Amino acid sequence: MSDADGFGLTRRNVLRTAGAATVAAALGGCLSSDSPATDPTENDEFAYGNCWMCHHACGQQLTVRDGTAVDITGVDEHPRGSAGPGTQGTLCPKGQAELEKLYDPDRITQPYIREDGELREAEWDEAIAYTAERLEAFADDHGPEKLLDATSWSTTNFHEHFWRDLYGTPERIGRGRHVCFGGPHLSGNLMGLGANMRFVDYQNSEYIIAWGRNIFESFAGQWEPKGVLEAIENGATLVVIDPQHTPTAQKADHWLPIEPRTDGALALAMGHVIIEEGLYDEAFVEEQTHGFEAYREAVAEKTPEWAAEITGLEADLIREIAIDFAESAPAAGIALWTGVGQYAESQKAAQNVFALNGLVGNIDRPGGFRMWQGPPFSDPFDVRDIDLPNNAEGTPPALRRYEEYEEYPFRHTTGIGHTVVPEMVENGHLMGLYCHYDNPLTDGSTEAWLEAIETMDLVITVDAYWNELTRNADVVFPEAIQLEKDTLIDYAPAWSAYHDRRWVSASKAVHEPLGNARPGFEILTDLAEAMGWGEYVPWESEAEYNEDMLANIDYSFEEIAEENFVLLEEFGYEQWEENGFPTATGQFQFDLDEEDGYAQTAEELEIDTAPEWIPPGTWGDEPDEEYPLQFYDTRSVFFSFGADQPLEQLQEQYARKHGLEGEEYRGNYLVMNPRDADERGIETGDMLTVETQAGEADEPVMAYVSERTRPGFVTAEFGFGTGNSQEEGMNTMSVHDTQHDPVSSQVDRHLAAEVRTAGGE
Ligand SMILES: Nc1nc2c(c(=O)[nH]1)N[C@H]1C(S)=C(S)[C@@H](COP(=O)(O)OP(=O)(O)OC[C@H]3O[C@@H](n4cnc5c(=O)[nH]c(N)nc54)[C@H](O)[C@@H]3O)O[C@H]1N2
Ligand SMILES: Nc1nc2c(c(=O)[nH]1)N[C@H]1C(S)=C(S)[C@@H](COP(=O)(O)OP(=O)(O)OC[C@H]3O[C@@H](n4cnc5c(=O)[nH]c(N)nc54)[C@H](O)[C@@H]3O)O[C@H]1N2
Ligand code: SF4
Ligand SMILES: [Mo]
Repeated sequence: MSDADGFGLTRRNVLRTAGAATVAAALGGCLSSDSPATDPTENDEFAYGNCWMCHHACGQQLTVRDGTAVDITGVDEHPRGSAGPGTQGTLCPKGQAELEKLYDPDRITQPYIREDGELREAEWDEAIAYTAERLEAFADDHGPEKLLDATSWSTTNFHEHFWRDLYGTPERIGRGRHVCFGGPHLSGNLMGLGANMRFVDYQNSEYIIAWGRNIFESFAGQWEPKGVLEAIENGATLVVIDPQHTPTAQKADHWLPIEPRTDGALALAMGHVIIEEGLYDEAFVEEQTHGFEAYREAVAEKTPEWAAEITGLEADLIREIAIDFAESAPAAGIALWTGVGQYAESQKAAQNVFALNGLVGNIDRPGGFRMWQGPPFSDPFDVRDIDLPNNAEGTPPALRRYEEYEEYPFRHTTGIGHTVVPEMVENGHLMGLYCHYDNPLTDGSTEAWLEAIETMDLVITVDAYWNELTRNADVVFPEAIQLEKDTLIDYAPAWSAYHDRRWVSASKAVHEPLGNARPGFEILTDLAEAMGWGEYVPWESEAEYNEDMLANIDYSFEEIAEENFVLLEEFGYEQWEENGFPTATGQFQFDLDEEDGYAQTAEELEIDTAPEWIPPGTWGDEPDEEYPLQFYDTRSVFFSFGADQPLEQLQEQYARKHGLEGEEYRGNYLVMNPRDADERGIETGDMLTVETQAGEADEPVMAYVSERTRPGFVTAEFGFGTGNSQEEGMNTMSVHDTQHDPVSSQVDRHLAAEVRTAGGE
């Protein structure tokens, strides 16, 4: 990893000067500085990183002085951090805070193992040997299939080979399918759009719908909002469909403050109008799609007036948006992710929205829905001709093996779901957990998960901070953060500011890990060695593994890391002409395939395989007299999931944004509309208790009264309270039960709730 000077630095004589910054200026205070925080000196050295704060890899340039990184900024023209050729690279507030994380004294920097009920520090050799022994005993006692691999945000795919092929467990819980956007993930895949469907070909677009997306907050100042701003400058229309008046809504031509969870109705009505007005792409529908008749039937009665009643939007506005969208197509696109991804009816809602793409024929056409192409990475095991044993073969997941789970229709589609894990532990079907960069206590019912963690025989975590998961584990491995690792970006590498170019980005460690922290890759390869699988693991380092991933690419890891990113070959539009769609019919599917597990799931739930309106409350919570509010947890520009709340710089910025920096409190804020606040006598700064049918929240939360949310909709940032590394504030999932989408297993985060002053009645 290290050069002669002890640091894996990439020397750069010239700092690329800031490029065209017009769009950057419009992005306001969300950008990194152009110049180092302190005056540059002659001995300064520069290194690159790939931001892993939200894992979307924006290029980072670090100024290193006397072995310490003193400044962090963006990399010009980077696919993720800039607006493309000739533009400045920047970082959002979280990205800038990675510098604080690099030296954060609160990080876990030593391995720990549990002895006589207490966690105690251990040396690496001891911790690895102990874990290997425990894993072997676990396999003997329970069978390897009872261990759940919950790895998120690993920098390689090595963990999948380790747990499935070597250790032999079929149980793996993943982000996209289970806690991030399960509904759209499932619909997108089955309809032929793939799971990679969240970003529009912005620069060429004339009409952009941010459908339950808060682009200017979730990727503040980065490639995506820059692309949207460029489109707006070129005259594009931006429509935002969101119950909150977000920073994205502030930039929009139309903000549609939709009644939560009614997106499916709005989409059907838009389809109705587009067909009625004869604005759909007949040639595309005829040649490239399957199930159009079923779709036509599904929308036949779904007028804008019908949808207006349900969504709370004006019928005329629905008609206008539908017509303008279709008339702008194919240069019209929909960006959709968590807003239509995290509720109990989200699979159907997403299916209804995605159908609009097939209808107007915007798929993989300029300005529309882009089918992004990632680099042609290789699997290092194939490159080295390693014959892996495939030890999980023939062991179906427990969800399909045991009748206890017959009530879960999603067992045919996505398999294991986040909300079903605690029950599987109770039934003795899961008894161990390997948790890497993931905290299930913040993703869904905290109480159920805490119990599950206590019941399990073996809990191994790879983490950077103390929280109720790490404190309750049997083994805690301290992981090096991305700036301390050699990293090749292979996570969802496609979409970027370059709409027609593949690209690849990489960086070398800026310096040694803090304390005794180590890269996750090395933890697993050492475990493999200790468990007698050394012959399958010939790589000395993550960089070597990365080199094998690049076997089909003309650049070496070193060469890419030297430049931070390289652009690869171009790819054209209308790739379906040549390749078809990745479905059984080879066509875009309005109606989901009858041959796959979906049909079984649909039959059990008595729903259609075609688009259909499923009203809120069919499966999830519905507000009532006792719990009249709809509570939803949000992300803010300052934190990545539940990961980075301990960083003081971010806590301060977050408090300041709410004008509450004068308070001692550094927890999250419960945002509520003045109407709801007045009814309850609540003012900004009051401490509140949130209650749902699952009970009262773990901790009080501070009120923030604002028009920014619509009446009836109350929100709080997740990642605070019990179970998190920032304990002050409320853990939003402490009021979660086990609500989920029964089709996709996605956790439902819209909860019927009531709010009152803490300590009051
Ligand atoms: N309540 C609620 N939960 C959600 C969501 C939501 O909207 N609301 N969104 C969901 C979505 S979209 C996603 S993608 C997931 C993501 O959620 P997860 O995959 O669970 O990721 P994080 O919450 O970032 O992971 C938190 C854990 O990572 C640890 N950590 C922080 N830094 C590091 C590091 O550098 N290395 C390692 N090894 N560990 C580190 C933290 O201490 C913490 O224990 O969250 C989901 N969970
Ligand atoms: N700052 C920050 N950035 C992040 C992350 C982070 O944690 N922090 N996480 C990253 C990850 S993993 C993800 S998945 C992306 C997510 O990226 P986005 O999907 O852009 O992010 P969100 O902020 O979750 O936006 C969801 C929006 O949906 C709205 N919404 C809620 N309910 C409904 C509904 O029923 N219908 C509609 N139409 N809208 C609704 C919410 O009000 C919210 O504004 O962000 C990524 N970027
Ligand atoms: S959007 Fe922000 S946090 Fe995410 S990778 Fe880019 S700079 Fe980092
Ligand atoms: Mo996500």
